[in-house]
Amino acid sequence: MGILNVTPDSFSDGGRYLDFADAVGHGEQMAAEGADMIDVGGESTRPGADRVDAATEASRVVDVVSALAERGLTVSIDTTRAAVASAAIEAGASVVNDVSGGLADPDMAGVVADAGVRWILMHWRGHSRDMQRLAQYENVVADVKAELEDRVEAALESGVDASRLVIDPGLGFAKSPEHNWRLSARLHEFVALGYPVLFASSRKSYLGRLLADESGKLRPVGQREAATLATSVLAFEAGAWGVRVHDVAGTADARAVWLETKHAA
Ligand code: PMM
Repeated sequence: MGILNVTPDSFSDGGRYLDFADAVGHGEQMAAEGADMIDVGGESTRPGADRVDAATEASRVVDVVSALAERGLTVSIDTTRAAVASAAIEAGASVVNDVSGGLADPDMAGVVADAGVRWILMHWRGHSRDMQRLAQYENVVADVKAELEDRVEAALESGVDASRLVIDPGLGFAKSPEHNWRLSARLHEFVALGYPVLFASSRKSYLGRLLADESGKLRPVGQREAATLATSVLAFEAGAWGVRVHDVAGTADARAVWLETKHAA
C-alpha cells in the first residue's frame, strides 16, 4: 500500500502532494513501482495534529481518488469520517482505511456495510491531539489484541462481512517506542487472529529514536528508509497481508528478496 497524503502537515510527506497533478502523478508512480493500492488521506494523524473539518478533508481527497480510480488503480481512503468515506467511495475508492477502527464516527460501519468495501480497522484510543497520554497498557500485545477483537465484533454486528475486514495494531497511535517494538515482535499473534494484518511502520518516530545520534537527536524522517524496509521484511515473515509505506520501489525489491528466499526454502 503506497501512502499519498494530500495534507499540508503529515510528518513525512506533508505539503508535497497538495497540488492535484502532483498527487495523481505520485499515486500513478507508486502503482507503477508495485503498489497494489494507493492510500489517499486528507487529514494528518501525526501525534499532536489539529483536526480539519470534514468539508476540507473531503475537498482535498475526492478528485484525487476519482482520478486514480479512473486510471484503474485500487484506492483506499484514509479517514475516520463516514461522510468523507462515503464521498470517496462514490468517487471510486474500494477500501476504507479507518485509523479509529470505527470508533470515531458511529456512522462509519453503516457506510462500509452498505458499500461492501474492505475496511481496515486500526487499533486506536483517541484523536491525535491527546493520543500519547493514552499509551498505558497492562500488557500491550494482549490489550491491543483484545481491543481490536472488540472492533471486529462491532463491525460484524453492524453487518460488515468478515471477509471485508483487515486489522492493524496501529504503530505510533497511543504507543511508546517500546510498545511499537513489542507489537512488531509479536505481529504473528495478530496474524493468528485470522484476519489479514496491515503493518504500518513507515518512517515513524520510533525508528528515528532507534537510530538517533549520540546527542539524542532523532534520525531525520527522510533517512529512515532502510530501517523501514527491515521492519517490512520482518512483517512479511510474520505473515502480514500488507505494509503501508512511502517507498514503494524499495519495498517491492525487499519483498522480492523475501519471496525468493521463501521459495528457495
Ligand atoms: N499511520 C498513519 C496514517 N494512516 N493507517 C493505518 N492503517 N495504519 C497506520 O499506522 C497509519 C495509517 C500515520 O502515518 P502517515 O502520516 O505517514 O500517513
